[in-house]
Amino acid sequence: MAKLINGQSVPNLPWEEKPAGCRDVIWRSKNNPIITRDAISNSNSIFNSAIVPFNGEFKGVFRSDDTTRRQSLHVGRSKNGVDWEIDDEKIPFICEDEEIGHFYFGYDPRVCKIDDKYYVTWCNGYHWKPTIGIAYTTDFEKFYQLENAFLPFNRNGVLFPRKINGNYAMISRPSDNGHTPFGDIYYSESPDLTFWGKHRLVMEATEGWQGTKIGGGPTPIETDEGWLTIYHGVLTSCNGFTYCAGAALLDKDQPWKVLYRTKPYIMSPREIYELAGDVPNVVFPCTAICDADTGRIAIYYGAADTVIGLAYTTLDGLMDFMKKNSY
Ligand code: BMA
Repeated sequence: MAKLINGQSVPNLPWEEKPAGCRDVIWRSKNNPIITRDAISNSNSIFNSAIVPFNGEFKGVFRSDDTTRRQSLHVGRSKNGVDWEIDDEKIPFICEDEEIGHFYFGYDPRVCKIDDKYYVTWCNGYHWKPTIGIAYTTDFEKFYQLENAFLPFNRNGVLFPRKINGNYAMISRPSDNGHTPFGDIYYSESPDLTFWGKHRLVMEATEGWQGTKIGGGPTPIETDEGWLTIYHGVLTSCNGFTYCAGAALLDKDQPWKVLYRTKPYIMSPREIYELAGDVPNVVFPCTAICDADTGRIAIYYGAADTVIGLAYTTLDGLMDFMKKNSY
């Protein structure tokens, strides 16, 4: 069985046992949606958000669309990972460069701990054009914004939790300005989080649930066999896009090499809060936390672009499913 590398004990990670008779590799919390659309005083919706263990509790960076439908990022805190208090005020990023720091919009954050810093990557408006913003914090109070990683248009920038080949590493999804009808996952490296290069193709959209476009999800989980990566895939139906999730294992030293990739999805919109909302038929995972002691994994995902759901799997269960159900 695969072993976790650089794992962290998270004894208070939310957990619920797999319901008897459940045939899926991922199962949902009975308390879903755990964060509802009105958890901020002027929110229209709260979804696609990132959570990390922090000093025995949890911190998060949340996507909220307000009642003007502007997208912004907010800090939240929780003792148990289930009950959250989220700031009304959006994060006031501190940025040396006024032009980069000018806030147009920010959405779909990921948070990745590298050494003693927590890095936030998100879809950041640069002159209203989406690209990958990067900031870091040590305390979830002050956030220092760096240069955007790439030119527009790009989304779903997901950092790896340690340097690879001596460089910071990120997957991202170059795209266009709208509700992108295409998109593949690429890998890039940077010596300093400012200059990015060594771009490599990781995975392309294929067929079925991942036939239109794909994009990175949570921070990859390091195992002795490679990087366990949950990602989203999109199908175009006669009624529009459907967002599902799949899993892949990327090579440890050359993460653009895909060792396994699930042919079936691991999660698809099924529950009413995933099927109905501002954008129906969306599950969009941005967080997967693995407890080193038990191998339990808690997945936080946006549901129907409206609320946040919590789901569970295990390292062994997901690795086994992936190995048995790959291309
Ligand atoms: C994508 C992003 C996500 C969103 C999804 C479904 O393009 O905008 O934030 O969850 O579409 O609407």
